[in-house]
Amino acid sequence: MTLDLFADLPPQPFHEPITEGAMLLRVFAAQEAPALVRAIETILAAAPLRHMQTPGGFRMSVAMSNCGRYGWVTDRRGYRYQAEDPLSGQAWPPMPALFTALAARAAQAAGFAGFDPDACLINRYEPGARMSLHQDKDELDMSQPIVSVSLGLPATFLFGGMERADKPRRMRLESGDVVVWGGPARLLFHGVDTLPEGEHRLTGRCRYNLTFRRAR
Ligand code: MD3
Ligand code: FE
Repeated sequence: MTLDLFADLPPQPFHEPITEGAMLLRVFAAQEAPALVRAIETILAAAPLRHMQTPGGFRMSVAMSNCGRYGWVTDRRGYRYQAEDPLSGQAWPPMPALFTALAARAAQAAGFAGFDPDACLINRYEPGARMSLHQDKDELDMSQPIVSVSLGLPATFLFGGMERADKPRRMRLESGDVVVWGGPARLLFHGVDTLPEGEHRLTGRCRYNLTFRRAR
């Protein structure tokens, strides 16, 4: 038996380039994860999770809400950002300072200085939920990166190339992992494989993903 002198220390963040423009910051948000989940729960009390409809009329298996100046929404009329929650007609809850600071710090660590997100999409995956391959292209300024924070149950993230048909690579994302996508990676096709059954001490039977974007 080897004595593990590091057993009581938190895991150390590990910065791993995924592809040109994309950086995986493993456990970057692990320490803040409980506070992030509490903040998500507060936001969801004001702007509840809902299963939105795609323009084609399909119900998304991922439940969503938003905070910040703009929220991403989809319905029969299309995909867009808007300042009001369609459920309430009111502004989305403000982005907590904890969120803005984390997003900026992660972007900075990946080489994108001055990231100032105005939109945070909250995705909730329950076992069975998935997100099919797509590009994020509803934002105005594609020179701004996207920062993604995973919380709760682990998921298999899929990322492909610039064409939908490009064979995707698979990557396991765990609670506290942060990924920054910018530059040549900004328009890569990506998605999330069907979430397996599980239980996580922070979130119970689900995974949350926070996606920070500059919409306008
Ligand atoms: C790669 N969400 O909401 S975030 C989405 O885990 C979305 O909930 C996924 O894709 C999730 O649009 C993945 C990671 C992500 C976000 C944007 C990207 C990866 C990306 C943009 C370009 C390439
Ligand atoms: Fe996306």
